[in-house]
Amino acid sequence: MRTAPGEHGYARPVEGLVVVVDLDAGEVVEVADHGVVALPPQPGNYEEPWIFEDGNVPAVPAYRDDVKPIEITQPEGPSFTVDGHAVTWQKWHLRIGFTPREGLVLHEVAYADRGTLRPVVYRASLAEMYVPYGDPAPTHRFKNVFDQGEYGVGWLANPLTLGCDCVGHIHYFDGVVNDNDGNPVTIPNAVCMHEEDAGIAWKHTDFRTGAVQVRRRRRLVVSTIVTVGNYEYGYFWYLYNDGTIEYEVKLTGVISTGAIAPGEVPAHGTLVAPGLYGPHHQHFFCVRLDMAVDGPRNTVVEVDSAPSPPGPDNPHGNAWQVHRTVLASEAGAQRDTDAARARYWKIESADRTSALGAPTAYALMPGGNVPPMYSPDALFAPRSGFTQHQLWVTAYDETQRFAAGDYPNQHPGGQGLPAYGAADRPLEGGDVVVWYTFGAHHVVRPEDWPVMPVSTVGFMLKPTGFFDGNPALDLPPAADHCHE
Ligand SMILES: [Cu+2]
Repeated sequence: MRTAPGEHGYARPVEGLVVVVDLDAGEVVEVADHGVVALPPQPGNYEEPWIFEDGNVPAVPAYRDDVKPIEITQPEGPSFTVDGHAVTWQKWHLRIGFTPREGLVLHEVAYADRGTLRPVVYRASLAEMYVPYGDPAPTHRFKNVFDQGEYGVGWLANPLTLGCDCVGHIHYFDGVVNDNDGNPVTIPNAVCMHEEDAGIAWKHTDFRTGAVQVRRRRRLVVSTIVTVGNYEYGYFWYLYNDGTIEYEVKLTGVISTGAIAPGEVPAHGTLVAPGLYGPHHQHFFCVRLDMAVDGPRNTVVEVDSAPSPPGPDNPHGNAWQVHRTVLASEAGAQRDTDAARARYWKIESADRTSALGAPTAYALMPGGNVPPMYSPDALFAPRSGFTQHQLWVTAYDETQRFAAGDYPNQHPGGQGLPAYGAADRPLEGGDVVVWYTFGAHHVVRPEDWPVMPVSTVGFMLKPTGFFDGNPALDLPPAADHCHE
C-alpha cells in the first residue's frame, strides 16, 4: 500500500491476504485471509524529496557534499572498433547478440595471438535464473521465481542512459524482442559496451637494482541491466587484456518484503525496519558456455589439489599435488565446487598443445557459490534440478539451451540439465557445453533496505596453458600518467 504518490511500493505490504486469480477465466477463485498484521509505519522512501510522515525521521536528510567530480576522458576515442554486432578490442574479437529470453549473448569470443585468431567460447548465455524463498508463511511460500524461463530477461532489459549506468566512451546496442502478438519491439540501448581501467595488470620492482616495471590492466565491459519486479540484475561480461574472461551478476533493487507484528522477530527472515522484514532467499544463476578452446573438440577435466600422503614421497609433510580427473561422459560430469580442494575445471583442446607440450586450456574458476537450502522434496524442487550441482557438462545439442527446460512451469519435473545429462553421452574430445550454476545466498541485512547496495556473484574463465607465458607482456607502459 502506498500512502502517497511516489512512495516506495514495498514498504507497506498487506500481510496475510492471498488472492488466487484464474488468468484464463479472468476470475478471482479464492481469497484467503490469514489475519491482520499492522501496516509498517515507515514509508522507506529513497529518492528525493524524502517524503516522511509525522514522527518519522527521514533515512537521508540531505545528499553528502564531499563528492568531487571524477571525469573519464578518452581523448583519442575508445580502443574498440564496432562493425554491426562484431567487436574488436585489443586482441579480443567477439559478436554481441541479444534474445528475448536470454538477453545479452556473446558469440565467437576469440583472441588474436601473434597473428592467429584462436577461438575460446562459441556462445555464452544465461541459461536460467531461479529465486526460491525460504519462508513457509502463506504469503511467501509460493515465491519460487524462474526469472528467465517464466519472464525472459531480454524482455525486461532497461534502456541504458549515458553517464549513469556506464561511464566513459560508450557504444550501445539495441535489443529486439517481440510483443504478445509477435510484433518486433526495439529496446533502445539495451546493451552497453565500454572499456575501463582495471587496476594493475602486473608489476615488479627488482629490489637489487631498483628497476620498476608496471603495466595497467584494462577491461572491455559488455553489460545489460534488467528489472524483474522488485529486483534489478546487472549481467556483466568483462574481457581483460591478460586473456581473462569474467562474468559478474550485480544484484540490486528492492528486497521482497513482509509485514510482522510489532515486537515479533521473523523466524525465516530479517527485520529491516519497524514492522517490516525481508524473507531469506537465494538467487541461482546458470550460464551456458558452448566452449571452443582452440576449436570445437574439447575435453573437460576436474582439477583438485590435495596434501600428499605421509611417507617416503613426502618426508617433510609439506607436499601437495594436483590431481586431474577427465569428465568422460555426462553421468559423471555433474559436479560440485569444493573449496577444500581448491577445485576448478579445465576445458582443454583435444587438438592443440602449447609449446610446453600440454593441451591448451581455459579454466573455469568458481567464485562465490552456495548449495540450495530447500529440501529435495520441496514442491518446486523437480523443476530446479540444475541447482543440485554447480558444474554440468553436456554434449552439444542446439535444442538444449535452458537449464530448467524450455518451459520451467509447464512440465511435470526433471526437465533441463537432469534430462539433458540422462543419455550419458560421451564427452571426451567432443563438442562440449559447460553449464555453471552459482548461487547468491541472501540472508537479508537491514542495510539492504530501502534499496539494496549492489552485491556481486560470478566466475572467471582464465587462460591456463592457453598462452606460452604472460600474454600481457606487450602492454605499453603508461608512465606519463603516473606523475603529477
Ligand atoms: Cu536477494
